[in-house]
Amino acid sequence: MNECAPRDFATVRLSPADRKVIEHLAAQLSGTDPDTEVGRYVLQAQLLAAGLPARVRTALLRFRQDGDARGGILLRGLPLGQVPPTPEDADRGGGLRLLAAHVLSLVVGVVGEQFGFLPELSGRIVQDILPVSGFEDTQHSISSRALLELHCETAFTESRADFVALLCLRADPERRAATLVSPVRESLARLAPATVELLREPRFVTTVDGSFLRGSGIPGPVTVGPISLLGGSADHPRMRCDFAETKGTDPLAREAVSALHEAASASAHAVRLCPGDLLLVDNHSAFHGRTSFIRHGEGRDRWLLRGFVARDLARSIVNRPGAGRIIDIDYEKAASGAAPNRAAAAAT
Ligand SMILES: O=C(O)CCC(=O)C(=O)O
Ligand SMILES: [Fe+2]
Repeated sequence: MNECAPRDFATVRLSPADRKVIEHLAAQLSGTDPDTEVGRYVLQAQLLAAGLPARVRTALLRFRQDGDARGGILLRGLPLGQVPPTPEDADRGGGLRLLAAHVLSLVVGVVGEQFGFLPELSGRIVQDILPVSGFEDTQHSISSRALLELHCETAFTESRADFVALLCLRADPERRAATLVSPVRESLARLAPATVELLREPRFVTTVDGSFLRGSGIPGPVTVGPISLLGGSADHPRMRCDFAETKGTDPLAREAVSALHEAASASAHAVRLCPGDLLLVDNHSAFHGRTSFIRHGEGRDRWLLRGFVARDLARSIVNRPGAGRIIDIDYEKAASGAAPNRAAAAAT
């Protein structure tokens, strides 16, 4: 009995035979560079994904098609290959070329298209999520001491991921860190109908996460909006909100965000990821976050690999220079309403 995940979370447990098959497929990706040959790499991963065990493909395709009441699905017992000591820095792509990164790319190749964001973690399609010195108390994914507030990933942009994949390479030594997954439907059921209706109105703004402005030269916060937080249907809500970044523009809207925050916190499920666990979260129908934990340094810290996945990459074409897989938004223009990418801006 594994105490790392709650029993009621949708879980696919891999057998030793499954692991062997997946390891063999992942090894075939090592000949293509995920940075300099990113298009080829993703295509290769998607082709190889056809060879994943049918049980795994079925669970992933069902999740893509129908979603899940918990807003996420957990694959448990994936092969990782050699895992070196946890790097001190998340910006150097320490995990990008590991066998584990190929495993992540294979799995997400079943549900969509991998992509990255500049300058967040250098725009790689597989990012290192690990605690970094100096960021302990921030709301960045590389924090540790602070609770990482519930959020939809990159709520500030229409080009956000449909799914976020988190593959655990190493748990924190104390096993304190838990990833939080909070299904939007559960939150909405806790709110007054008038509050739910208000969330559908464009009475909110959201700021661009600080980690996306690093090195951009933009001094202050960049605010996007007005936006509505809720779309979709009652059964299939689509949420766009980050409790560290999103605010109401009037008193009633601010109250609605507070009520939603309280409801989302009460609806959160804690998943303690173990090495070899991959959590795939639906970024529209669930919030996610993380509890606090301790950073030690010395190579034994918690280490996750993260991937952003779009169902349809064409949706973000305006933000992808050269039609590549890396989004590069001009955040100052985005804030003023227009959102051309840097390449388009330079051409005019
Ligand atoms: O560390 C975690 O469990 C989740 C962090 C997170 O929200 C992210 O990397 O997007
Ligand atoms: Fe996140």
